[in-house]
Amino acid sequence: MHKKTRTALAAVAAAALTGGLLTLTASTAVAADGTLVAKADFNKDGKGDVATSAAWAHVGGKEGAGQVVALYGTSTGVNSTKRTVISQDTSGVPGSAEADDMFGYETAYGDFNADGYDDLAVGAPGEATTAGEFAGSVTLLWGTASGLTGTGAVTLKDPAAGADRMWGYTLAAGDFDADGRTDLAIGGSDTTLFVYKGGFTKTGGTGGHYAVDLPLLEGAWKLHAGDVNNDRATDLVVNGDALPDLSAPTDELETYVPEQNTLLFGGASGLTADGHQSLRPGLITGIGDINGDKFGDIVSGLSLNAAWEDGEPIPYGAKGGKVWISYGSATGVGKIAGITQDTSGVPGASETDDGFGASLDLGNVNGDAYLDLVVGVPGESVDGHGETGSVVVLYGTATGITGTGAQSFHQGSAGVPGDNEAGDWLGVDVKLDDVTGDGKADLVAGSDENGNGAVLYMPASGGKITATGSRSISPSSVGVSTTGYPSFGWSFAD
Ligand SMILES: [Ca+2]
Ligand SMILES: [Ca+2]
Ligand SMILES: [Ca+2]
Ligand SMILES: [Ca+2]
Repeated sequence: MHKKTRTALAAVAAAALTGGLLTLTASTAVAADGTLVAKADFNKDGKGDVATSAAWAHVGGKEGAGQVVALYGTSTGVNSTKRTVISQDTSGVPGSAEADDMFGYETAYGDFNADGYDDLAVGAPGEATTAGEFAGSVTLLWGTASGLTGTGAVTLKDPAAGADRMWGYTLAAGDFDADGRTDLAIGGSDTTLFVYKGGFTKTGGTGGHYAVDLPLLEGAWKLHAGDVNNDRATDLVVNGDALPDLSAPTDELETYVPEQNTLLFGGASGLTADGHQSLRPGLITGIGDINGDKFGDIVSGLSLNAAWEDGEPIPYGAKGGKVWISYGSATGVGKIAGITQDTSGVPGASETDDGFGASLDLGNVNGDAYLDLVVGVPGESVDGHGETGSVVVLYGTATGITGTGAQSFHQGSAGVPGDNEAGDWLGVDVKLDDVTGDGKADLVAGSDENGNGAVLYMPASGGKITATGSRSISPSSVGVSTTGYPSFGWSFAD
């Protein structure tokens, strides 16, 4: 299924447009509010901001050039007016908007230059450079008192630049060496991951870089950073086909496990593949302390079904999708649990191709000691509208995520803007972050509304997510062209 070649980007785009949910999930991203990964605040006003993208947007008539969109928090949440839209045609941004650059396909935030304003790393894996077609590029956009700006943006060089490297296909920010400075892990189409160390400056300086040879067969599909073992060095979950464990029984070696996850540990000398641990599968991961024991818990969405269409079982899969939770411990992975729409208390029911877990994020909705979880279900059908999508909010406790008090919303829910239409894919990406400044995480959810995309905002109030005060933000309302299929809101920065 997943084949990341120079044609993959076009294939992903084409398949996504024709409704292939499996392929669709490959383009989504997830964020988590781990102990060392806070909400984004680009303008340092204390209210969380949301960075999303329209990676397939036409810019200056160039299809798939791509844009990033920062939506700034206000006391009433994110809206269409307080925002910044940046492309490679924006003043100060290196390069120029060209067809298939896919600027914004992948993004990661952190205060890279340690000035108190969060910054945004932006991957453009389709960028052609002097190294060749699809060499890729990574740009740092700086945060300022007026938000993200193109002014002074710098690029980070690929130490192994070449055609089809797709540098910037995956990004994850964290303090992997626990020196107090934010580092940036950057992947491409092959197994060489580079970590640029903190010490970034507005003139393009960095703290140096090192390579990590990923224990995978090809480049990672997704990276997600968070501190699992509570040693203050950020760890990294790498999604992709793992190298086979040759000590395993032959029949296990012959079974293909899709969407495998591998945990790499950070430490004083940085990120290493030594001592890596195998995790439950699932393309989209979040890391944060759900049960209040100080260890980061790993939540991964395996949005496939229990079996492939030919009947072959999918290891660890469940009909309609399943979210696996690996609770963190001092040694990495501890207790493992799973949750589906058939779990007691979870609204809805597990149906084939629901895509439960195609996106997810952790955040604290009710302000207690436990992180809560939002799960996107973009393939959910409601009232006969196929793949209109829904989002499910699950609450954390001292014993982890349970179905108790769970909530579900779709565009037919009372007070939620819009209507359920076939193929809306609400929940194609989701994020829980405090964007009002009250300390409670609000919900934002992307969709493919009208084939263009949209961002739904729903605030936290009274310990729950509520439709009261919710709003939908369209691409045209923020200045993103609806020519073609911009895919606005399909990916939130993490
Ligand atoms: Ca802010
Ligand atoms: Ca900064
Ligand atoms: Ca560091
Ligand atoms: Ca924990």
